[in-house]
Amino acid sequence: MRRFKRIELTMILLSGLWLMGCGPTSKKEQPLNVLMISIDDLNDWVGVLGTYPNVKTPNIDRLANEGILFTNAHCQAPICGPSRASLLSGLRPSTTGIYGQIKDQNLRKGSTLMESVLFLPEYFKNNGYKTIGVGKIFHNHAPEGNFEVSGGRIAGFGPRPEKRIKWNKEGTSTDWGAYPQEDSLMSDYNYAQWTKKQLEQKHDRPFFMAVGFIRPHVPWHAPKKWFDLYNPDKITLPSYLPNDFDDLPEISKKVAYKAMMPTTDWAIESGEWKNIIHAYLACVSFVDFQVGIVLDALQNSIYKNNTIVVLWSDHGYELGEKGSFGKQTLWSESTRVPLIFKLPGGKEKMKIHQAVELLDIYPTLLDLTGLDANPANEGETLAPLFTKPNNLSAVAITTYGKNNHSMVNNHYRYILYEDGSEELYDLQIDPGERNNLSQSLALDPVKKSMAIHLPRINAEWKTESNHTINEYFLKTSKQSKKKRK
Ligand SMILES: [Ca+2]
Ligand SMILES: [Ca+2]
Repeated sequence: MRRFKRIELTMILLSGLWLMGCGPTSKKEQPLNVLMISIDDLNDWVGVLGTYPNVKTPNIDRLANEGILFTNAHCQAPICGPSRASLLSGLRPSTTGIYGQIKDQNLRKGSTLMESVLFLPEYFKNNGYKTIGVGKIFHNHAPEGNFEVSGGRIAGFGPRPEKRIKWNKEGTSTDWGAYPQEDSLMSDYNYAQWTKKQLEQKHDRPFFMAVGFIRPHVPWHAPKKWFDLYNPDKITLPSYLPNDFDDLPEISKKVAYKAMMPTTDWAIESGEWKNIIHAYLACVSFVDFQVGIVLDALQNSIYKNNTIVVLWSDHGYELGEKGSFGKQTLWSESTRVPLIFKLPGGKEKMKIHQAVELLDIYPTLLDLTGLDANPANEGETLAPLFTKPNNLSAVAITTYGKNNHSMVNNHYRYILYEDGSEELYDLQIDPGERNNLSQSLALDPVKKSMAIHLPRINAEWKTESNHTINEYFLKTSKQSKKKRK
């Protein structure tokens, strides 16, 4: 069985190589296209991952069941801009200094390193691919020149009601409730329809096509029919431990503090916790439906047998488990993401439990399409995992701010902060990361074995990348800005 899979994979790789002029040419061999679907702020609450019991994601589940589901995939930064900059540049945040939000036009500004980077769509473009994109791919849409055919990014995170429905804090779009009336008024609906039209067209070259959906990013607004999928009486709340922070170092609490977001205590007192969960689930099911439109369009197209599909979310999301709502922490709720590949025809079907990184997507896509590896990539191709046993001690790293790293394998999470403070969790007995074991001398060897993987470079904050809603980093980045002056 394994041998058979290896042969199939080799054939796929060879077909790519032939096309790129690296092997014998054959008119019968078709080039492999890439369809990349990204989702904004989708945590691990998708049906196939089994984290949250009642969520309805039939389309993402279908893709996972027809393809390769990574059950232990993690973002490199727990916030949109830096996570996407890392994935699309192939470089860690600690290498580029992009730790905070950054505008697309500033990605390269003032950095010799970033000037030399070929972003993932550019790499395909330089190798003869037609690049096509719509929606939120990078933090905004995409830097100039990445997409030959661009559908742009429509209406930010809107549409917006005249007045906020539930939450009115400045500096965040956070709000929840049924709005607007029709799917067709939602940006993601338009992104899905635009992508469908692209898949219905005849393209003269192999394509790299990307669609970036923005829900379930706040505001948690979606038409009422998506709320109606869930019975409010049956919505379960995630676990919460009011004294969970008692065993945390001070810096960890500062990093987790989000001034603009509801706290779990507030959500409990106001009775809004269930409503927030309900709205998040509605947005997840809404965006799942849009994913289905794109997958169906591919299935009905001439590209169904020669297109690789990859689906990812840029980071996770906390929904009250750790005292608040939001991302921007170094715990599982913020770092774990759905990651699914589907090879042409869906011939490889499996679940891979090894810890992997979104950084690995870039080299994996080059490997699967038979393009030359990009030596600048810091991630590793995941393609060998389709035929080899998993390495359960492999480590995935998430970085937030300079020199704060969270490392996770299939047994432990170890967090090491800039001031030397630590957290350590035994995920096999404590998947909720409640009991900080970092003071246990018996576990020193575990910490040491994970610390080997720490990035060797801890770049200074890139000047243009200092906007975050986290007060701790807002303060420190302002200080470092002053120092620079
Ligand atoms: Ca995001
Ligand atoms: Ca705790």
